[in-house]
Amino acid sequence: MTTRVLGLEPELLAEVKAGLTATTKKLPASLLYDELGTALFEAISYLPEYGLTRADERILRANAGAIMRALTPPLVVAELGSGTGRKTRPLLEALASRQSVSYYPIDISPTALERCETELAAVSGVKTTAIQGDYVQGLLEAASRRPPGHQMLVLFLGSTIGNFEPGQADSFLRDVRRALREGDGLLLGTDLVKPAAMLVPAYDDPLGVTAAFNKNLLTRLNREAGASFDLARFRHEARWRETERRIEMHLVARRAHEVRVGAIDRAIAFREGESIWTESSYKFRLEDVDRLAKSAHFEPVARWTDSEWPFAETLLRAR
Ligand code: AVJ
Repeated sequence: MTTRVLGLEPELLAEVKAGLTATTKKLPASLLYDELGTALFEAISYLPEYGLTRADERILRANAGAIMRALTPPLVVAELGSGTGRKTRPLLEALASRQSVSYYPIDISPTALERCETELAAVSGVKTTAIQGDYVQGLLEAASRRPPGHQMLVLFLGSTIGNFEPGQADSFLRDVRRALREGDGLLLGTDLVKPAAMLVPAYDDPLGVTAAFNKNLLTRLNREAGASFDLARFRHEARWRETERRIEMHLVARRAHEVRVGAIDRAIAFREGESIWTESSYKFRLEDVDRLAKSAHFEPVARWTDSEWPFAETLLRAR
């Protein structure tokens, strides 16, 4: 276990500066996932109000065989954002019962990769090669190692795609497509639109875990950007934007005050009620997923959904 006490990477710091000095204050959602943030997200996945991760897991567990049968062996598997490996395990087990599998988890976080390797070490017939780095870069790396004649299956689970703005999601999928060959697969997990009465408590739970997850971002800026945020002066807020079909997480200033941020040499002024927008989590309709896929040159070939917590796993084929 390592805690990063050094400063933020220069590119991230530039984003922090731009975000905090803009008219509408914003911070990059990727900042949420330091070591504590990753642990808090894992805790969120056990909250009764947050059904997303469990729905994702249920679908994968129930349909692992069918998912794998929809693909042509031999194949290699790459995963964008390895997480802990908990969700992927049943899929790899189903595949490993037919052939030996090369699995390439790709993640920015070395801690996540270590956990994933540990989780999957016991699965026989799976050879895990962790790739640390950016998703697209990592995917290109995995693609370059693919043995001749092997099909590639890319996993992009957990509705991580929902954290991109629609335009970004589109260009990201195009980048993924460019790293693949015709006939390769992409299994895309997307959280579906559901009633506000289900969504809002999922992002503003009564235990306050999501609030802690959100506020931890300020702790991180205090530690890694020389900031002096007083967490008690902010409250967590989850807003459902019906027309945009997204949940927004905000940190709202309880009263007017200023915060010094050393690493960007700025004092940031907050008005009472002013917010920092920290994350968007887009929710999809099935037709949105199909449109997104097609515009990035993928063809939807199969789909599995969960009825308890509307969520879809769509298998896309590169065309
Ligand atoms: C990890 C992106 C799926 O958007 O639901 C959970 C992150 N944010 N609670 C999501 C998150 C607040 C989560 N994803």
